[in-house]
Amino acid sequence: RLITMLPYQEQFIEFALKTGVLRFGEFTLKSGRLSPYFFNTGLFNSGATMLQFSRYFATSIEHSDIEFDVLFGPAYKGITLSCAVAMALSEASGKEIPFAFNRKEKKNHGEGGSMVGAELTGNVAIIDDVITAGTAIRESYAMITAAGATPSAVFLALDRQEKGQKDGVPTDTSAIQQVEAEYGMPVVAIATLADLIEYLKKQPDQQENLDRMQAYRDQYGIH
Ligand code: OMP
Repeated sequence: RLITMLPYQEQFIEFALKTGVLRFGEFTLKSGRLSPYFFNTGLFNSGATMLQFSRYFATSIEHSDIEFDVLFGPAYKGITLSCAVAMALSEASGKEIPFAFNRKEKKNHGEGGSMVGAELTGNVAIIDDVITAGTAIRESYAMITAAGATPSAVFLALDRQEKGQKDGVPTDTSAIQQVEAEYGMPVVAIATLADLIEYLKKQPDQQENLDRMQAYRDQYGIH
């Protein structure tokens, strides 16, 4: 399989490592799997790191050539993400990029409803950091459809490219592939597990982490 990591993807991986967002070690995932790496975008928690993160996101979105009318971020992480990435996309393109997000608690007074920001119309792209089971994406799909708009794409920070789980049994495909197949929406990530592995292959002092990552991919990776 030919994999070509682009310069911005390599830079993004280096940036995630430097900020501690991407770590190698031993981590128990939501699925119960023991993973040799973990990706926690909650650590992009300053103005400078969020700005840099959102610029990588914008680059990845522009590179995908996917057009959309509104960027929607599901609460809570999507609230800051949709805003920051809309700003970075505007900065890069000079265009108006409408964004919206939901509140988790319904408001019964004032403007009411659970949506905040731009009106959901036309093609709506969903933005999130990582998908584990795909729950947030399914809920977003329902909210966007209920508003009369069309969910058209998903933008993620990292695609772990690992098998999903159903009743505790590994599935053949990942949660991301299931979302693509079920809803017909393209899913685009800034970086993937394959990119992480390719990155490690270029580092002379990362042989141990590379071995662990490859073993993990052999066991849980999608084909
Ligand atoms: P959703 O539940 O699909 O929104 O995914 C978020 C979950 O993914 C959180 O519970 C995280 O702990 C988890 N997660 C990461 O954030 N980064 C990873 O690298 C791996 C996981 C995971 O547990 O699979």
